[in-house]
Amino acid sequence: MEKKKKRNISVTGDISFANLKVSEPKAFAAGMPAIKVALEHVNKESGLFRSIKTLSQMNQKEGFDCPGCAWPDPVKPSKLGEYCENGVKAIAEETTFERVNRDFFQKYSVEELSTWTDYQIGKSGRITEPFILRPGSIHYEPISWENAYVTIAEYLKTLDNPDEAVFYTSGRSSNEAAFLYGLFVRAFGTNNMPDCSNMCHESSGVALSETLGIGKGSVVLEDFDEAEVVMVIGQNPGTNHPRMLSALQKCKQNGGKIITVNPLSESGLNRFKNPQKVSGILGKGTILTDIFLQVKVNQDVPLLKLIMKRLAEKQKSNQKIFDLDFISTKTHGYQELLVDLEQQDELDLLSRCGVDSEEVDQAVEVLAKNSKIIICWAMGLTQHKNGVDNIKECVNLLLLKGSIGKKGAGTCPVRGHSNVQGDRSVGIMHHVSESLNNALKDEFDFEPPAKEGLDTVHAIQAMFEGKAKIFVALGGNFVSAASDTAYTAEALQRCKLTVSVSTKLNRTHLTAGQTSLILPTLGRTEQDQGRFVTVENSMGKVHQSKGRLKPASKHLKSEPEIVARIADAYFGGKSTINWNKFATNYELIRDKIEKVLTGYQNYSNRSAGSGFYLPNNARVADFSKLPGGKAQFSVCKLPDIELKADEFLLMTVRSHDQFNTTIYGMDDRYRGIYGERRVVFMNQRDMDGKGLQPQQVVDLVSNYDGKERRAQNFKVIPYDIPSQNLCAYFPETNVLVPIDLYADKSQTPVSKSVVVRVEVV
Ligand SMILES: Nc1nc2c(c(=O)[nH]1)N[C@H]1C(S)=C(S)[C@@H](COP(=O)(O)OP(=O)(O)OC[C@H]3O[C@@H](n4cnc5c(=O)[nH]c(N)nc54)[C@H](O)[C@@H]3O)O[C@H]1N2
Ligand SMILES: Nc1nc2c(c(=O)[nH]1)N[C@H]1C(S)=C(S)[C@@H](COP(=O)(O)OP(=O)(O)OC[C@H]3O[C@@H](n4cnc5c(=O)[nH]c(N)nc54)[C@H](O)[C@@H]3O)O[C@H]1N2
Ligand SMILES: [Mo]
Repeated sequence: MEKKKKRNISVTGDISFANLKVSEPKAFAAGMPAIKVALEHVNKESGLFRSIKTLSQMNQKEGFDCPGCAWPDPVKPSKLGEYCENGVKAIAEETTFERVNRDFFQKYSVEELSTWTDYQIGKSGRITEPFILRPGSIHYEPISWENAYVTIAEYLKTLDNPDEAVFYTSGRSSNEAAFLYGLFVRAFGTNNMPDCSNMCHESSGVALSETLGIGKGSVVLEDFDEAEVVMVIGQNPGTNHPRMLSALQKCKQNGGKIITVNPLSESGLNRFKNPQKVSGILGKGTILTDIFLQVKVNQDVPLLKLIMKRLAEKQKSNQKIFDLDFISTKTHGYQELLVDLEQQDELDLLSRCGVDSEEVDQAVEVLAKNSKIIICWAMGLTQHKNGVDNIKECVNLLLLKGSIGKKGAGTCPVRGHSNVQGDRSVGIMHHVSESLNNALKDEFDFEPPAKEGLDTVHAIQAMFEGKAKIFVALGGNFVSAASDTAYTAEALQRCKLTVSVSTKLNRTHLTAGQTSLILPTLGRTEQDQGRFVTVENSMGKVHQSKGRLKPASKHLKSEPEIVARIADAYFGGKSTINWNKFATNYELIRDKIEKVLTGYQNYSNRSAGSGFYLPNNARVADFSKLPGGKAQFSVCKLPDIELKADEFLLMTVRSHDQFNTTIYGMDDRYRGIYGERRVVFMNQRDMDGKGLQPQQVVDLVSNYDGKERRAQNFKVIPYDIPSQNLCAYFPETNVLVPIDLYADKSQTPVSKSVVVRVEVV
């Protein structure tokens, strides 16, 4: 294909300031303001009447699964509706009246659109029909579905090797779509299946598989009713999993204690007013956190070691602190762990984690007395160089207390995307699973590839280096979600073809390959010819989801259909699989899942109602598949980031008004920020040291490996955050995260520990 002039695409969009207003962080989460804000969002996007109809069906047995987070629904959903402020915003975003249609693309070129903010791009609305951006062109044009499928098939056939294509998945796809996609990609001949998990809970998956023999959490929702202690580490549920606050509230009401470990005192974990109860709207609410340990960024390992060291000392005089019976029958490596704890220097651990000794003692007291402990965590633990060790240290604590495999206790990695866990379960992964390959071979009569595929980071590098030439995305917004935005944008633009199956316009459509296709798909809320799909929540329960609303455009296709038609166009009848049958009949897909994977017997029937749990060995304390048939204690190293005097450790987090790269609004209400996202939270002493005034404008600069990466234009906000730590929002700060800086073993970008300097502009 002839080489055309490169498009002039802005990677960051407009970085000028909006209209910042700052107030004190909020004293409580949810309550009346949450209802008010939620209604404002639906009203603005899609009109009140339609939305109330939509909301009443959310997370109900006959309705659709919330496209927000993966927190499970109670067996008896609230009659008021099972939703939260941010779930409502997710729906408002999907049911918007705005449209990205032919006129839109005629009016705006990709060059112009790329200068918009992510907020503006997202707000342009739902994509109405397939579009193509041809080599050298800067305007997307309509293309028929048929021609789109054929174009993809033809490009795929030009490759010398199947490993020159990359197939990304974001965690909103249903089990049916994901299974079919994985099947097609393997039949095509590669395991290049990076997914959003690589940037998310991969560290949890690796740590939990190695220690407990399953890469998923062990608790179920009802365990929160019985737990004596819940630790919430590196997670901001008030914003990202608001319905979890009800579970924490119930735990408190039953006498449980909550220990929070976080560099920030997040409002959602302080006081909660349950918006689904009258008392929650009118009353004072419930204080959730009993003990707050304000750890420094990435110093959780020292803190956990300190807690365990003090517990081990108590154990010497009182043999009942640890569950010795469980330890001796179920675990391996206890003595090695004790030796490691013995060798640690108390003062060193204290100064590293930055927590008061007395506060650590309060946590130790509570943990010593109780044995039904749940540890919840999210991105605050996974997105560090030592992300895997962070989680192994949590597992150590649970194993010491015998808090695995019994009621009211266990591991709770709180998942992000609503079906990210399900996608993995049905085969989306770059790793090779011999058992899955064998089952696929038996069922479909082809030889699945046995070579490990590329994960997110390595797929980007392969595209940058020209080793991968085609990028296909089932959902997501790859360029904004991944690290090192400028590098990733260049990598995508070097591709011959990029394809996005999407609901809404995003930056990845603009940092397009020479040819680019946008294939518009149905959202969760929309009718799919009466068909339902299935999803798996954060606790391993699989259930149905059925959209009810009229689709945003009559030209939209479902994800399973799009995948099946691409596969059919590529194989052109020369396949052992009849792809077109799957396009319209999801029962057939579920039949195949049932045959190929374990735990899905009688799949369709059992997924009705509140659904069914997949098998989980950790839940029943069965560690027979692990070395010696035992759960494994781990000896973890201390984190080794050393900051120079003028350096800071930056964590990149979500505001209250975003879902990953989708920006719902410009506020971060709980942290007291309104109208602006280009802010950086900083300790007052650090500001004084640098002579910075509130709202002074700075650049954040990373000098990793001799290369300068710069995020421009941030207003400094004095905030209660440990010294030498900073906090700012993603995706604006992803330009700072070096592509080759990722967690050991899980290869998750280090989005929560970016070393930066602060430069006054
Ligand atoms: N409304 C909404 N819901 C969402 C999402 C969203 O964007 N919006 N995203 C979804 C997805 S995909 C995911 S993965 C989850 C993410 O859910 P979270 O992990 O809660 O999201 P983050 O905003 O990244 O917050 C990380 C928290 O970890 C803390 N933290 C950062 N570094 C450290 C550290 O070193 N140690 C400790 N102990 N804490 C630290 C931060 O202060 C912050 O409170 O939410 C899901 N749900
Ligand atoms: N710096 C930094 N970077 C991060 C993180 C961080 O904490 N800090 N978090 C990381 C995490 S945890 C994650 S999970 C990733 C998220 O990475 P992604 O999953 O790639 O990103 P999203 O922003 O969730 O994707 C949003 C897009 O998905 C499309 N979409 C929405 N609904 C549907 C649907 O039903 N079907 C289809 N086909 N498309 C749909 C829309 O077009 C929308 O623009 O980002 C990661 N990046
Ligand atoms: Mo995530």
